[in-house]
Amino acid sequence: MVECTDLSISPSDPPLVAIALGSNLGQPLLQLRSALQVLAQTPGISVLACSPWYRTAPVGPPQPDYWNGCLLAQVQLSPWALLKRLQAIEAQFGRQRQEHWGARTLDLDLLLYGDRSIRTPDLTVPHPRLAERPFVLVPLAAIAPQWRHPLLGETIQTLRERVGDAGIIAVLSDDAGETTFATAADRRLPEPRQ
Ligand code: A4P
Ligand code: MG
Repeated sequence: MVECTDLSISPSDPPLVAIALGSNLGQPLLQLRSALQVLAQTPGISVLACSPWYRTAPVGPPQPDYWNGCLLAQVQLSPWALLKRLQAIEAQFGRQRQEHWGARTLDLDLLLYGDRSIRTPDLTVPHPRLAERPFVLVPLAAIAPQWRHPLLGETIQTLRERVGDAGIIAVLSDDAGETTFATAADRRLPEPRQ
């Protein structure tokens, strides 16, 4: 896989998208890796890069820690067709919608779709909470630091620096193994991969 730190790939043709992955029920890492494989094998989706996996403290009601990550892909699907596909994959992994922001086997959110800004009843892009969440911005900045938020005009790296590392507990990169941050002072994350 390639990494898209400079976004030299044209954002428009075919569109470049960023997708957030999250899980905190069942076997989160297994489900995230399997979901990545399913996405990579989906016609119309070409996965270009995936971030490391981050263990994160839950935002919302009390529930187990999450594992979160982000991927970049080029797609030949409309934003709504892509959302439908993401929801079908969530269902395939046993996702049940019970509690708002509650625990889930798999959550796939469409964060960015090229430079599009979309506001319809079933789809908002950029994802409305993208700019405030370390559990999204930390993984996204690892693979797309220079992508500019289409509404805010700021790069993902700038937004990521603004929110800091709150709630990021550990990072697992497939070759490096899990790194647990033992103290607040140790909670510095590795530099984004160049
Ligand atoms: N929807 C609208 N725009 C989008 C979009 N860009 N991507 C609609 C995906 N879905 C979008 O989503 C509810 C509805 O949002 C869908 O029907 C879709 O049409 P959902 O997946 O059914 O429910 P949800 O995920 O619980 O809702 P929501 O409000 O999207 O939750 P979030 O914002 O995804 O937050 N803590 C940690 N540490 N890590 C996490 O990953 N995730 C959440 C969920 C809470 N706390 C977390 C985490
Ligand atoms: Mg969701």
